Amino acid sequence: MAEVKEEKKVKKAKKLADPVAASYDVASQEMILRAHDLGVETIFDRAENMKPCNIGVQGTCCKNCGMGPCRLPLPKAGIEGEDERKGLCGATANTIAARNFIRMIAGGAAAHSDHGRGVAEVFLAAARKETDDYHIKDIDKLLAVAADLGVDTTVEEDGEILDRDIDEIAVETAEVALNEWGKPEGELLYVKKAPAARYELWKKLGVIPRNIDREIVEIMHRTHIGVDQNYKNLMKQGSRAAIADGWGGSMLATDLQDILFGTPYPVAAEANLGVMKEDMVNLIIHGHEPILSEMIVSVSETQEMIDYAKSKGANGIQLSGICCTANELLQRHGIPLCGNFLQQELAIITGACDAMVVDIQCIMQNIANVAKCFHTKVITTHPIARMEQDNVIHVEFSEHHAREDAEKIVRMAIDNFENRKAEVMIPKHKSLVVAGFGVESTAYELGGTFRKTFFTLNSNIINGRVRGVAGVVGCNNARCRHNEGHIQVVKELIKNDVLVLTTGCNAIACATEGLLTPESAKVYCGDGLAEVCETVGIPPVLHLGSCVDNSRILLAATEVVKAGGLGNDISEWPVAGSAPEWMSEKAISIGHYFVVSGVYTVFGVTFPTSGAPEFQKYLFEDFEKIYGGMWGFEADPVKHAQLMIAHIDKKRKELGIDKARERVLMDMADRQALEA
Ligand code: SF4
Ligand code: MSK
Repeated sequence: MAEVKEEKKVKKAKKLADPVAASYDVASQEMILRAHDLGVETIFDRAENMKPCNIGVQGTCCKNCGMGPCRLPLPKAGIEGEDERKGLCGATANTIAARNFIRMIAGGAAAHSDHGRGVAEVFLAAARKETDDYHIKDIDKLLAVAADLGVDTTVEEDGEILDRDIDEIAVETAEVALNEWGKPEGELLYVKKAPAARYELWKKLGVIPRNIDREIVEIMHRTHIGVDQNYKNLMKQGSRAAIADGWGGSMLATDLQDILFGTPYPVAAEANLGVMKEDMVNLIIHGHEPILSEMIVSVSETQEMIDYAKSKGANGIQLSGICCTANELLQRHGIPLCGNFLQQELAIITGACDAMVVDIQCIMQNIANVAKCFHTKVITTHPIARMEQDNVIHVEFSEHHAREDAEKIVRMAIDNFENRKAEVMIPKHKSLVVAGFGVESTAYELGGTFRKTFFTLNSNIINGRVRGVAGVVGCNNARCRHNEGHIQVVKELIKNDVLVLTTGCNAIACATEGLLTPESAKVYCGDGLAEVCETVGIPPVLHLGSCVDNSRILLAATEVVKAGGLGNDISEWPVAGSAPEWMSEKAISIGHYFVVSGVYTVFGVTFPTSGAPEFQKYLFEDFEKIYGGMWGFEADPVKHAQLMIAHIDKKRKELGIDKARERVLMDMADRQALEA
């Protein structure tokens, strides 16, 4: 008997991922294969051997008290009539799924907003001149943010209006901004940046955030055993916290980063694992905060460090990024993108990564195990994000000795160059990218220096050349083929004349496919969108930055409303959102702030409320009547894009501009009549 058991154990050897089935990206396939050759396990293999919990996937497992977990799977035949499922305390499937859903919003909003708070603290230190390493870089943006936060930018002296001292404005702006996280009364100041109609709707619904932290804390309170047991009331708080993220913590993070590090303008670079260089020190920066990585860019460009690298036998230093730190550095400095979330282990498997420096969010603990098989140094830098493995080095970064910390890290990477032990194998694949389309630069691209405007976009939506706009964002998910959903959804959209705004790991996926170049317009787009992109000289997929920069999409949507001709609110014009390969709680928070801002938002892979059909119907259908935006789900990428296009067409019809689209191939006289 014992022998039979032993034999079964042997037979149950771990499965290895099929590289082609695991990733759409050829560079990644090559590295997965290499991992197998070297006996290095990656997330792709683990996904083969560990399947997700069926009840957790449905969102109906509750472990909010010590009597659980209470598991309420959907009966196989579906729910007919009364739903008898209950947890020990009587919590229904709706209550459990809603509590779990808004706890995901809390997790995501906390991650974005705590990042934002860190930026605000560095901004305050810079404004007060408590650090020599950070300075105000974008004064125009500072003045704009000061005005939004109610900080005076002028002063009256002897009846004369004078410009106020910039340092004074900076300190007061930083103090007011930081106060947004925990002020005791009032409402979040940035919600007034939304279209007036949206603000009034939120006010009527009672979902205006009071401060950022309070909305997150209240979710944890309400979802404790025996508190809020009404899914509609739970979602009211979920909505308020999501607004506090999108129009609060994330938006402030983006704005303050722009003030400190510069507002993005179009910049060219390259993307994919092929950006690493065998003869150079490869320093990869991974995570989300530009505070440290900006300093690493500055230090690694000094002649002293380049000479030091040469003294160790390298030809220089090649910086590249993974996840959203990559997007931050790309949009401000043109630093190449090494890869997205599912490529972090693969970058080490090249054997050429001399150091991977990580800060917060989306860092897999397994990179430390992979690094043990190579010479790579994994360096954690943030006090809240450490790893237990003994090969991980911690260099605790602080804005008060930022340059010193960055120098230490860059030197570590250089010193490690000569320790490479495995044969280096860097995939050749890489693509050209044009990034850096913030709200300001997009207005400039569309209207020029003197007429910065979104109206060019509006008029092309009205005349039908551009069918609508989609925000496509979010992660990779090892439960689906890496990058395939991202790329297919975006290609289907642009083929149908939908302009795409992208951030996060979707942006990196699109970059590796060559979709972030103006030249891609004539290859992949419908005639109307191709014509507009070629005329303006922009890619059909505009890179707007990192996860917190999804707030730029909200502001771009607001600019379209302000430019006129497409209704009075975000919910009225032809726009849709998508996260084809989402996996993080941040994605749920982002999705929900898109929805309550009036955007129909479709997620792929799986949806975490499927075990509670009544609650899911509330999110997917009833929300549209309340907020003008609602959730949707579709795992198939082409059908996913078609759902978005159908919504865009519905909005065009409601606006009465559907006829223009039907006549897109009309003659010049017809066009002129339409434009008049
Ligand atoms: Fe079960 Fe209720 Fe406790 Fe959740 S809160 S684990 S449903 S008893
Ligand atoms: S990095 S949150 S996997 S987008 Fe922002 Fe990518 Fe999602 Fe992380």
